[in-house]
Amino acid sequence: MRDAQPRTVYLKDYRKPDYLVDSTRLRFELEPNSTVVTSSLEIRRNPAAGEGLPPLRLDGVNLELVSVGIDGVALGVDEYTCHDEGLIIPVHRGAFTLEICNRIDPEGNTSLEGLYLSNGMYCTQCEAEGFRKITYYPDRPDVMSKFTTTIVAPRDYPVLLSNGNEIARGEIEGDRHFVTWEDPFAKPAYLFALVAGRLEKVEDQFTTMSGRKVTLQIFTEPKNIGKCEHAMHSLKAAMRWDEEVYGREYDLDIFMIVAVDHFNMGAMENKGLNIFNSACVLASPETATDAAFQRIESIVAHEYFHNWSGNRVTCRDWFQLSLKEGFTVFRDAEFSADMNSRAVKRIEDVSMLRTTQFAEDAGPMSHPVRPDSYMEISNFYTLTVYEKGAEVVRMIHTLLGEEGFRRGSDLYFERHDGCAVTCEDFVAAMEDANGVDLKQFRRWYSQAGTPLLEISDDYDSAGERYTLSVRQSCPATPGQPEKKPFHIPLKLGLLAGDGSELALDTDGTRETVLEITEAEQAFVFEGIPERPLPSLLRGFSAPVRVRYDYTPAQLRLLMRADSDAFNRWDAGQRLAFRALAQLQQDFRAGVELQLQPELMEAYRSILQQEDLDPALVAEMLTLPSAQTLAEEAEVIDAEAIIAARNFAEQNLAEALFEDLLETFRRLDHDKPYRPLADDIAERRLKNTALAYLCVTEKEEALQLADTQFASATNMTDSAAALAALVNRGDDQRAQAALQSFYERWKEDDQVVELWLAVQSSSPKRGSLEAVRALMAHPAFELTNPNRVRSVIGAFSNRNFLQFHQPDGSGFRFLAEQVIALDKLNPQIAARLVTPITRWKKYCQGQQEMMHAALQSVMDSGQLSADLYEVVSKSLK
Ligand code: 0A1
Ligand code: ZN
Repeated sequence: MRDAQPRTVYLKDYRKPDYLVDSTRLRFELEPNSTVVTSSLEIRRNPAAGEGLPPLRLDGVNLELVSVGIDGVALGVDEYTCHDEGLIIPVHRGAFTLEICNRIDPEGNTSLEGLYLSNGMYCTQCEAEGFRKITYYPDRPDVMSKFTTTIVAPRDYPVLLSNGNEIARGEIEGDRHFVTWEDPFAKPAYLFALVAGRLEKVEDQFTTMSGRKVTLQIFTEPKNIGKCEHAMHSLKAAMRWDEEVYGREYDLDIFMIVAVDHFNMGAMENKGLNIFNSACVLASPETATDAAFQRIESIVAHEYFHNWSGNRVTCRDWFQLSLKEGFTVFRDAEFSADMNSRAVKRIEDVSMLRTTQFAEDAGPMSHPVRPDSYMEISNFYTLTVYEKGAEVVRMIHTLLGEEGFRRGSDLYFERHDGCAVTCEDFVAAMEDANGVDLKQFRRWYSQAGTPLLEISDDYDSAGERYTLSVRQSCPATPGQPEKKPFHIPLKLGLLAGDGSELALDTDGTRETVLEITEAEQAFVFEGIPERPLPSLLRGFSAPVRVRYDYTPAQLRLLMRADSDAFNRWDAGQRLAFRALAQLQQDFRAGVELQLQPELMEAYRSILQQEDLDPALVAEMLTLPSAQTLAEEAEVIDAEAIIAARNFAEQNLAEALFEDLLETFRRLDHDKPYRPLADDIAERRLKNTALAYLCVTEKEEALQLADTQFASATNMTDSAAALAALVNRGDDQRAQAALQSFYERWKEDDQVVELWLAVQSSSPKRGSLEAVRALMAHPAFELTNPNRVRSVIGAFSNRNFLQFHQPDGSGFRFLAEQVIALDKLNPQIAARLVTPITRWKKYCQGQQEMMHAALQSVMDSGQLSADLYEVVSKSLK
């Protein structure tokens, strides 16, 4: 917690580090409330940083300093300055060994940053600035050092892990033992990790492309040891894929993953010792849904891929975070696309981006992919840095092509291996390897906001000439009133009236990428025999909004015939948006609601296309969520959104009841569970149909859910049936299902979290009162981020109806929880507050209540730097 307003850090103030640390020796004597950390650092003046010997400044937070010494001589207390955020030591020699001893309190550390305890297991989280909560250190990513770590602990902590290779172990007087680890690769402190506990492991082996054998280990608490198989399988697939697609080989002899229950994020790529949120690594068919299986596959891969994009080549400073995150998300998305259905993966990612990242970019925390400033870096692990950052890398891939991109990445890894670099270095490698100029493209890193493409066209039938006119603009964002034009790859095709693809040139090309670089630009296609229907932004080739005046009939043609699966889905979304916008208007005008027949017919025909990937059918059948509608709206009218969406869903469900029933029956067969794309796709469609059927609350439908709930042999089907029964039908049935589910699974953390989330996100059962009751349930724990996300997060992000109750009670509740959480875990508090920071977009009544709730957070007393940054920027 801070005394004054937190200071702002600016990219323009970056300076090279004054001192380098060639080696870092650490010794931990683990005790819950008083762990002693001793460090020995070989320090030398950085020749690249200038003349003279400025004082050495080390970061340190919440540490109890015991002693400081230089080259074996203890310093007196008047020979250095110790303050709240670190240590300042005068320097007299260009190279020296610094010895520091300090104490920390892992048990009292609820921030889950630094060294802390999770269910009795010691673990660390150092990214971004957590190492300073362990010991005094130049805690910045451009200081890279070779680490040797000795962990001393009582013998009832049999497993003692750190980065690199184990080089020694032994017994110490009494009941203690030690293990020493040495990491041969220099790394920044944020990649340091330590784990100690009573853990079990599963082990496997991977032979790298050059024939080296790597030991793979996954550690968990004993009760979860049966849930590691899928993660291990995913890890090996990721290792192989990185060799095949990027030529990247693993570099240590051992790779370890540890599952911990208390974790702020998904997982962390510490060198050779990845630490995972249990929810992102543990799975079995009986306890995890398909969505969880796929999430695990992608996160395991993501963390593994960081070994090259992040660890071997790291970030110079935290403004460059997207250098590793944008690139690594792009890599994991491509991996998942290769392992599963490419089109469905793209649809999922884009629909998430459009709903959440677009909203972030239009809100008070909007920032460029490479931010210019921050108060608290933890607040910048955002959708913009990760997801939009990945889209920026994807655009480079689109512009350079597969091979060009690979040339660029090869050069990037070769040039910068072992270094801490910038986004600029990444783009420069892509340019240099391909002899292209990406000068204007770089604006994607520096300008915030979602660009808008307004597209119109003209057809000259006599000259068989088709002209596409594109105008780009980008709304102002905080601190950036004016934007310069972006370099935007616009992938497109042209459809004939019968749905076939027209040739775009004399070579017969049927798809092309237009490079939009001007504010206004026209593109002419010659030899086009009929007025074409443009299929624009195929595969979502750029993170932009596209406006083009399609008629409903044109959208239906695209839905049916476009060769680009993403655009088929997108055409359906556009059709649905329109129908839902009309319903919202009618609701406000007090006009009787009526669903556009085009939408009904379009949905019916999707169900009848049996040749389509069932997962794609499921995606196409799903109406845009209330959150997505809110993002799309000029002004959010929560009541109208809810009324419109419920009405549309209800009408579709009733009109398509027989088709849905048929689909459900066709797919309702008992197969042994496999988390493979085809099976996942079938389950997805079957359960989408079930959810729709239950919308009607017909006895016949609810009985299907009941039967599935009772007989399911995997969690995907069981959870889908539970959700259907909780969201629809009578209370008795819902309560019975909830109770039996809890009784069966109460010992399983991941399933209990699912049980909590099903209730908190249910429009029907997740009232504020019900959510408060869940918080009083023994399964809830304010110090466990997964539990907080399952209850408070699910309620405020996924329960649009209940969170937006007209009396503002949802907003006040969120404010109250955020204030309480800030005292325990500032990072989680600062994330959780997001929904009420978007107050400006709401219609007046809601706006005032949200603003008041946000103000109450500000007025509640001393806020953490994390929460202060978000709240103060949002109140402006
Ligand atoms: N680098 C990790 C994300 C991460 C960031 C911060 C954390 O703690 C505050 C934890 C993990 C990744 O991208 O997976
Ligand atoms: Zn990452």
